[in-house]
Amino acid sequence: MSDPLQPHVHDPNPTPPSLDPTLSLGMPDGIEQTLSVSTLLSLPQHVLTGCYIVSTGHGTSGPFEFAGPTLETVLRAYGVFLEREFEVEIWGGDGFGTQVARHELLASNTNRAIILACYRDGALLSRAEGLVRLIVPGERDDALRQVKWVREIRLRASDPQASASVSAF
Ligand SMILES: Nc1nc2c(c(=O)[nH]1)N[C@H]1C(S)=C(S)[C@@H](COP(=O)(O)O)O[C@H]1N2
Ligand SMILES: [Mo]
Repeated sequence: MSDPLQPHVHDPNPTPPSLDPTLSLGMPDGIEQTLSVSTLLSLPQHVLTGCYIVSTGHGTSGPFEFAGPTLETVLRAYGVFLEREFEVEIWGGDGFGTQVARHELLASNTNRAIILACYRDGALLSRAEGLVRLIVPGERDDALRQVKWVREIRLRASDPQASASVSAF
C-alpha cells in the first residue's frame, strides 16, 4: 500500500479538487476550526523570495515570491502550544499530503520559514494556482512538499496522554 505522506513517484495534479479554498485546523483532541483565506490574510504575512518549484519529472518553475502567514503563526494564533510534542500533517483537498516536524516550524524567522502561501509575485493565488499552498523553502524532492489546495492541517500528539493539553480550548 502506498503512503500518501511519502509519495516517492508522483504525477502532479493540475486540477483543483473544488473551488472553495476554506481549510480546517484539527486539534489533537478532535476540535476542528475553520480557516478562511481572509483569516489567513489577517495574520502577519511572511514573504519568501527566490522560491522554485523543483520537479525533476516536470521541470523547474520560478523563481517566485510567495507570501502568507507562517505555519507557526497560524498555529500560535489558534492557541497551539508549540512547546508540546506533536506532529503536523498538511493535506490537500485531493488527498495529497506531507508532514512538518516541530523543529521545522520553529525556523519561522528565517528564509526557511514554512508558510501557507496566499500570494505569488504580489497577486492573490488563484484556486488553479494552488490557493492555499504550503511552501517549504529549500525542498528539493520533486516538489513533493509544496502542497496545493491545503484543505486540512491536522495535529497529532506524539504522546497521546498530552493531547488534551496541546489545545488551549
Ligand atoms: N495538492 C497537491 N499538491 C501538489 C501535488 C498534487 O498532486 N496535489 N503535486 C506536487 C508535485 S509532485 C509537484 S511537481 C508540484 C507541481 O506544482 P505546480 O502545479 O505549481 O507546477 O505540486 C506538488 N503539490
Ligand atoms: Mo513533482
